[in-house]
Amino acid sequence: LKKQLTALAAAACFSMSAASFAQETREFSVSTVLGDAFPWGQAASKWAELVEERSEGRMKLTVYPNAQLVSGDQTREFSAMRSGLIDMAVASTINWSPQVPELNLFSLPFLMPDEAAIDAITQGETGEAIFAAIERRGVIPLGWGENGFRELSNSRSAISGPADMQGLKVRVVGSPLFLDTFNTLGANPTQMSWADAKPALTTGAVDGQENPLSVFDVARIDQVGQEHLTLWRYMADPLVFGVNQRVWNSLSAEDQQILRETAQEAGAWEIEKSRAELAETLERIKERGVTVTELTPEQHQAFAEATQAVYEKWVPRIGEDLVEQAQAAINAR
Ligand code: X2X
Repeated sequence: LKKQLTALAAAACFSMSAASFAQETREFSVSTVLGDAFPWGQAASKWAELVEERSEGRMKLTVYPNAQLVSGDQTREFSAMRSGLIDMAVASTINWSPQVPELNLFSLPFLMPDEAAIDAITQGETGEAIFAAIERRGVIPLGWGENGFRELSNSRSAISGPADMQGLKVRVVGSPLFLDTFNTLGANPTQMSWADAKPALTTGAVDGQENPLSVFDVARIDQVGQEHLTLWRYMADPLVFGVNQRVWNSLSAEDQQILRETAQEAGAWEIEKSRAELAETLERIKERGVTVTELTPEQHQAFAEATQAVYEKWVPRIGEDLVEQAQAAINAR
């Protein structure tokens, strides 16, 4: 009997220590706009997977896609992160730009001609300055990912110059910069969340939208009458892996280090993957019968010249120095 009791006590002891070990697992919410079917959601899942593995279960990240933690209102994500409603996020610079004006840098039309130009900003001193700006506003940024170059689709006609955009009703999101860009081109932009975009395209409330090829493909934007796609590469939105400041301060130095290095790994993995998939994605879109318009250098230039007014208005808000630093980095790439 004594032996049995000892065994029971040992078992009880063991289960108690298992329970207290289990209690040490901290769970954190991670907000994204797009889920696992998209590179963006995959970046968040990858982060969660790496964090759980490397922290040996001390930290668990639960991903909430579709901006559901802010009821679909993606431009409120940053405020919700700052206030602690959201612990972490993998977020587009577009959606945080209403609260972090510096992030409008990436939305300046035709600033970044290619992927090397994005990297010249994010991987250098300009990227560090942008991270400092995010941190000053109460969120700790850890690493970069990529949503991608945003291409223009519409249901009306092929677009190869500003003249084709007169009166075109286009869905946009983010800061008012987007309204300026499309108004300057003679179009008629309307701000709405991603949740409202597909219904608005379906009913014809808007004629067009702009998003990376991966989003056009996976969300089957071709099925809602978007027959024309123009590859104009007018801007690209990086993704930022970020953490609420109080959550960050509550973590040990070791766990902070794990979060940072895994964010950078997941981001690099996702950037490489989404770039590698682009050509295949474009082929799939063409096979579905979408008319794809590629611009000549002259047509591209015509768009860039037509949007100069956006720079006059927005460079002072973003910061003259930051824009100059970005342009120098791009020129030196
Ligand atoms: O709403 C969009 O267009 C999306 C999904 O690309 C962003 O969240 C910026």
